[in-house]
Amino acid sequence: MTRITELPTDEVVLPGNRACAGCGIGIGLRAVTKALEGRLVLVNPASCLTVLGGMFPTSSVAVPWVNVAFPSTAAAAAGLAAGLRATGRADEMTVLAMAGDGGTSDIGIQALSGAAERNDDFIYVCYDNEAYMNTGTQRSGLTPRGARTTTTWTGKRENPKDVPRIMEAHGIPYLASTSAVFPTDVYDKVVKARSIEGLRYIHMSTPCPSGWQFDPKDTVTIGQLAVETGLVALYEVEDGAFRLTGRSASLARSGKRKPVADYIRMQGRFKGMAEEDIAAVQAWVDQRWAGYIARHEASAGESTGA
Ligand SMILES: Cc1ncc(C[n+]2csc(CCOP(=O)(O)OP(=O)(O)O)c2C)c(N)n1
Ligand code: SF4
Ligand SMILES: [Mg+2]
Repeated sequence: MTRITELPTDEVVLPGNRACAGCGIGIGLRAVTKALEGRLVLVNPASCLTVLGGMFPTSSVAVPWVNVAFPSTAAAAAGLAAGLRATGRADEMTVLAMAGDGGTSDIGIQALSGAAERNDDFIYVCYDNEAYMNTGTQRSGLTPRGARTTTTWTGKRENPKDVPRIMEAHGIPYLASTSAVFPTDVYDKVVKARSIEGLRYIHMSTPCPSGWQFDPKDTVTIGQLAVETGLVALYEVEDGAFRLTGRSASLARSGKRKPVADYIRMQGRFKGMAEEDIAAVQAWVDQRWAGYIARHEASAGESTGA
């Protein structure tokens, strides 16, 4: 695993941008673009990432950037990848589609599903800030149960969709779940994805101080707690083999996950959440975690022939 001191020092995410202080997207974007050595064309629908990128003619990210209509991110990326191949330039740069949780789990899912079925040749990163943040925090298919948004002002009642599992069902060659506050985990996964042909899907948690209602200085603490509780798991699935990575792999060994209440109580969006709802989230996380452990051990057994 790459150490933080070993990450490339070249930056395409320039100092100063329009995102809120403490936004997790910038941290994740830096790790992703470092892994691609700045040789990418970014395809992006309306979102906080668009805001971070800046308004024409200025930009805070020094790569070619294609703004596309909300539902068409994966279709546009597929077209760009085909165009690069047709002109013999596919080796020059990676096509990186990067969209929010709303743009992925709700509005863009049909184009993404079609691209996955065709195994189109690009990397898709869903950065997950768990709501439609750019338009003022409306609930998405990835907003967690209990979170207050402007459209769930007594707290969302449903658990979020499991988009990585939906993507896995398409049989794509590589998918991963990661968190922006573990930049080396992001970096290693994008480096691996880069070496694989076809559709590669990476789900990246990006804490949002504004929508989740916590102090911007706590972005890394909140992101780490999401992993410590098992609400966010770091893993990858390569040709069907499931593997927990980094901190999630060590939590699987130690069995010392923190209670989800520690995470929930640090954020204003969960204010007033009933104890039985917190218990329901804990039970949901426990069940999902047990599934991860079973798959991790099964894949490890297969690779050792045990
Ligand atoms: C077709 C269409 N519907 C709605 C909008 C308005 N809109 C712009 S950004 C946004 C929120 C996007 O949410 P998400 O994809 O989660 O990204 P985030 O803003 O959270 O980074 C919405 C609804 C739009 N630009 N186009
Ligand atoms: S609203 Fe959240 S995701 Fe959007 S720029 Fe601000 S901190 Fe980042
Ligand atoms: Mg969002």
